[in-house]
Amino acid sequence: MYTQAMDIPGQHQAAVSVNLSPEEAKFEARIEADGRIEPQDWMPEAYRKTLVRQISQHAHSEIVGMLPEGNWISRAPSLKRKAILIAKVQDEGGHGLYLYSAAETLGTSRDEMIDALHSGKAKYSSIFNYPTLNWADVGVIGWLVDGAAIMNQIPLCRCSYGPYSRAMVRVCKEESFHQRQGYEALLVMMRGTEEQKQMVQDAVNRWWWKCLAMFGPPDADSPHSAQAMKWGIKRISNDELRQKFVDATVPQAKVLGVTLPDPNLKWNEERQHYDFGQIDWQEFWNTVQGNGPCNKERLATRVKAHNDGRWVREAAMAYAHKQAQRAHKEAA
Ligand code: BYC
Repeated sequence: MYTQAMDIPGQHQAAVSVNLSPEEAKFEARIEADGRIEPQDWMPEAYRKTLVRQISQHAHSEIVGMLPEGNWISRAPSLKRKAILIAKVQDEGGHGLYLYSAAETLGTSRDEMIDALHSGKAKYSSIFNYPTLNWADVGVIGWLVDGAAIMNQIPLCRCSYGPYSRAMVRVCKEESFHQRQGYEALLVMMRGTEEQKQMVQDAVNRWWWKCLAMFGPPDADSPHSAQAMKWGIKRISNDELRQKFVDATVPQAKVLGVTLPDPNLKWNEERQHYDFGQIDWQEFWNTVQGNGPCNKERLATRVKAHNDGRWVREAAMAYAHKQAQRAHKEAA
């Protein structure tokens, strides 16, 4: 249901080849031919900067995304749910690592990226600044947040930067399991007591609009989209992905038996898509700018985890140094 066509007609504009240096021409030709740019290849500084920004923000989202769900590991309702949740949260940590590694191939160190996150300079996904109030929220994060993440990330498997596109293939496979486990957990609750059903509906009401905002501002207000699309970094626009997500999710909500909290949500025969209501963009920007309900708490938890783990990093470095010295002595 989240698969998307691999070819998008007219995706690449013909390269404007006037006054290009040989290396620029080679880069443009590779983009035009839908090839991949690799770390050792020449690339325009703005392309490199855009990728570092997007990939590092993506990596930060993965590791901050561990926090709202991580809070529920000790409170999961059964051993089975606990084991699934531990595996999921661990996967998110792994996604962060693939992505930091992909960004490092562009010449920015992991320390620089982590500093930018911890100092509040770098962004991460708005969605992780909202609280997880009860167990149904964990299911809804899997179903809707991971569902939105997959919709956004499948086109990134075809991103023009090789290391990012390859990382995304594995990330998407794992996200697909995350989405299903969330949906299945909610299905079980919807077959339960009246109270459980209400918990699910309440969680859906709280998360629905935030998930629609996750795809980023409308195309007309998205400063980076046009250039990122030309470079083959983004393949499908924020608005198109949002629409695809709504269209895929409405039938799932029906099967689940929940109502999506939007009186304007209805099938448009002419467009062959669902129409939906207005997103509160002021609330979105307020959250992105650091003033959402959990921004301060999330950042403080991240900084504390990083500081508490300092001794592990130092011990690992000391061990690696000792091993290297031993290998050097043996070779001498
Ligand atoms: N939250 O010109 P635009 C996950 C910012 S991980 C915060 O459209 P772009 C998961 C944007 O950064 C989910 N900020 O930008 C993990 C830009 O600000 P700057 C993360 C947002 O880059 C664990 C400004 O708004 N996924 O799902 O072309 C558990 C203008 O936007 C947001 C990714 O990161 C937002 N929602 O498009 C479960 C995917 N949206 O940088 C799940 C990779 C926009 O100028 N990233 N902004 O200061 C992307 O695909 C793109 O970067 C975006 C934004 C679609 C997010």
